[in-house]
Amino acid sequence: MTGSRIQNASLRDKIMSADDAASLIRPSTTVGMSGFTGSGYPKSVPMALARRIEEEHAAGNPFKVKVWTGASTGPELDGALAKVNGIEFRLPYNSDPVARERINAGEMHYFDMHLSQVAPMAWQGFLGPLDTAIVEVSGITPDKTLIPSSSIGNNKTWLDQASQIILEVNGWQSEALDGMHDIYYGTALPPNRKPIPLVRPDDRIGRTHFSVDPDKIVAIVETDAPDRNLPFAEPDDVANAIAGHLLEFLAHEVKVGRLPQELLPLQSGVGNVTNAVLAGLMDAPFGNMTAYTEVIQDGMLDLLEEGKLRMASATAFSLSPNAAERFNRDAARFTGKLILRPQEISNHPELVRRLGCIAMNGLIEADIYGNVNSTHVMGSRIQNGIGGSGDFARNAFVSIFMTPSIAKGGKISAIVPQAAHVDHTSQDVQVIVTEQGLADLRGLSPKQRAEVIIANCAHPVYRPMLQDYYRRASETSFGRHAPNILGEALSWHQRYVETGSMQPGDAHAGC
Ligand code: 0RQ
Repeated sequence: MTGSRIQNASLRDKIMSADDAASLIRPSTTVGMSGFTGSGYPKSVPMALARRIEEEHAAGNPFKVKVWTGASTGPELDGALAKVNGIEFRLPYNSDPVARERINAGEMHYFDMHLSQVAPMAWQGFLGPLDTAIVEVSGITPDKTLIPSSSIGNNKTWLDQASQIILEVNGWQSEALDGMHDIYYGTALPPNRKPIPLVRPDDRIGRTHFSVDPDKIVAIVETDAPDRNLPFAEPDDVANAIAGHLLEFLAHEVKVGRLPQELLPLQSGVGNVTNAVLAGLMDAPFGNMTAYTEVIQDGMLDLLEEGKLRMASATAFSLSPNAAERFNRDAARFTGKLILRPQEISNHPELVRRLGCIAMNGLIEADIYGNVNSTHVMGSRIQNGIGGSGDFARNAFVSIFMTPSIAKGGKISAIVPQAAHVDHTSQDVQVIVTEQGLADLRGLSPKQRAEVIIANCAHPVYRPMLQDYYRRASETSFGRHAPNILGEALSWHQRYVETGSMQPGDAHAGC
């Protein structure tokens, strides 16, 4: 069935097995793979590579590769390679649990970076040479251009820069994807960079297919395998309460004239809370909305189907298995409503600022001044990575961060005296929402921010502890602009590491 997806006869000569394709990858080289969330990643060659690495390790031969992607991928890529300890270095994002364990055990180097910056840095020469690109596509045209699959990510850059290219042609991907992509070929290095000619979320500024040097294609592998994203949990009371506060805020902004009735282009992170917000938008009094975001998740498909969302621009789908099947059954009905772009463009600071995106992202912890940690649990253990949250937060029209006020059954407060790691400085954080309430931090000084964050966002168990800390800091701090007690600021984290709880007297909770 997939044979017909390769419409160029001479390229059909390059079809081979995944094992043969994997044998073309040498140890210690850099492999740029497709994939952004569990979408559009190669599903067959990485597993064949993992098998080969395992055999080499069993024979006593060292074999690891450096892996670059768009963002997170699926278990057949990160999971399979991490399991056999085959990844020497990884960028720019990971959410695979096996790889996470390797990273946190200190066995794997991981460069967690802003997703919009990956392609520019590769072109600037900051990341070193790229040896092999392994890219999933949904077809090859008679004139040897490539029809992208369910994510674009950094594929254009990998195809342009790699010395050799391995393609996976996946017959599972809907043929109706053809035409939904917009691949911009106008980027350049300074001093020759030009403004990106995109002024509306639905503007098309590029091509629908990848151009590629056919001589660099060394292997084509046919696959027929689904994308794999985890299903979302049904929104619980906490997620619904967060969504409620946020939607009330947006409605208020419309009422006072700071946002138009159709809002501004939405950016939504992934996760159960952001999905609850999207579900809440279904009944909210906004219509004709747009999204200029990173991934299209289930809630956005629903909004598109209902006509609440006019169109969405992203770099990838991130659909649960049910939603992916639903999309694939009749993808053509979304033609004209969905555009997938390179992540360099979907997350571009220039465009996020111009369009005035409403950025909505999750956080791990925020401190009383509104500095946000999105990545490092207890300041040292990576959860996922900054992803696109920084690209959007710094440049958004309004930058919103959301979280339940407690984690791990109350053993951890998401609002702390000082964040143990900072991804988003207080200047990039305008609104914080928990199930307790919403803190609108726009235009506030650090002390004003502390008061509203503690009062509106902290959990009742931790609120008095934060009030006590802030009062004492205000009396004794070296400076009174953003008062702190240096020796105590991270003591909540230390207590958790030592006792399993941030609450004094709540020891032996087991972390
Ligand atoms: O851990 O799975 O072991 O229980 O973190 O937390 O509450 O399920 O929330 O799925 O929305 O993720 C910030 C991680 C939130 C995410 C983060 C633990 C918690 C749980 C997940 P368990 P929840 P979410 C563009 C936007 C950065 C990238 C980004 C993220 C796990 O939103 O990765 O924004 N953001 N991309 O128990 C210790 C705390 C904790 C904590 C939560 N304070 N201390 N553990 N957890 N808070 C999209 C893309 O880039 C693709």
